[in-house]
Amino acid sequence: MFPTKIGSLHLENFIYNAAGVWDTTTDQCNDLNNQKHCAAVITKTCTIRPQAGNKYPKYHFTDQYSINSNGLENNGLDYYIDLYKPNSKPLFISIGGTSDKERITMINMVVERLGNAVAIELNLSCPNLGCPGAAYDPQTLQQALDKLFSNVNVSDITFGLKLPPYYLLRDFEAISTILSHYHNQIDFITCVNSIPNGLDFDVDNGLPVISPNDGYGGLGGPSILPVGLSNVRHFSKLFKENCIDIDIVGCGGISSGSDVYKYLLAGAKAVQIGSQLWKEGPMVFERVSKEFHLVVSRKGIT
Ligand code: RRO
Repeated sequence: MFPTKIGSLHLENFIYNAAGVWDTTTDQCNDLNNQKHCAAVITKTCTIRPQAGNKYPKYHFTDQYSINSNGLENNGLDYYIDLYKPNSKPLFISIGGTSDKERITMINMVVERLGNAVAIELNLSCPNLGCPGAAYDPQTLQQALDKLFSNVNVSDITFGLKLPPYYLLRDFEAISTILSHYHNQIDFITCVNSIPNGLDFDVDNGLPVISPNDGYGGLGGPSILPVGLSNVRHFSKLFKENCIDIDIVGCGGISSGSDVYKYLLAGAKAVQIGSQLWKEGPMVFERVSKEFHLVVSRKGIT
């Protein structure tokens, strides 16, 4: 086990699920909680009230990539708050919400009911909603965070943001400057959410492989690994250069222990597994952890 710390939260190991995968129901979250090699449980991104999400088929996998347009299917915030049990693994509640008001209400509910017994990952980057998440452009992110931090106090709780992938140096610089204004409230960022607006066709029937949103959906899986690594490394470098004390959780394309090691090289303090967990189930944590141990022991790292 390789312990780590995200904000003020101690994790006995540093590999856990990505929000949205194997975490919609209590049974699924219990599966993760019972899996020794899964360091924490993060819930499906939720809204105040339950949502049915999009129609099936809304997930598709190949060996190279996954595409999804789940559409924020979730059981509502109360359901995920009720998952908290003392002495279980650390619990991250992934907060969605589609407006400033909803986000503020939800965060205040978590803080009032559970205080710092749980962590919050605020998802500002869902690729599958009618309007893009607030973190897709710097100006909208600035406005959303100004509003948020004038109305919530998260300084006692481990609090982070799930960000979309960025591609241009100017975006990494602009986003990191905005985050630096809130380094007292933001303990971590998770990079990256799925890549928006992927599309693939089924050659047999000539239709897109998923049915919602005219076939467009968020891309995950092995082919997005280089995008995730580049986002972690860009932010890690900028945070170091500018003395910004925000931890980075790497997410995107992990399917082996070597991939995990690459995220650590890029600057992540913990990592999340999404598509490969979908494909393989919770045993993925044991396999990937063992592979990671082989990589580091080959290198003589303890
Ligand atoms: O529910 C989804 O469609 C979804 C979300 Br909220 C997200 O953040 N990322 C994603 O790929 N799908």
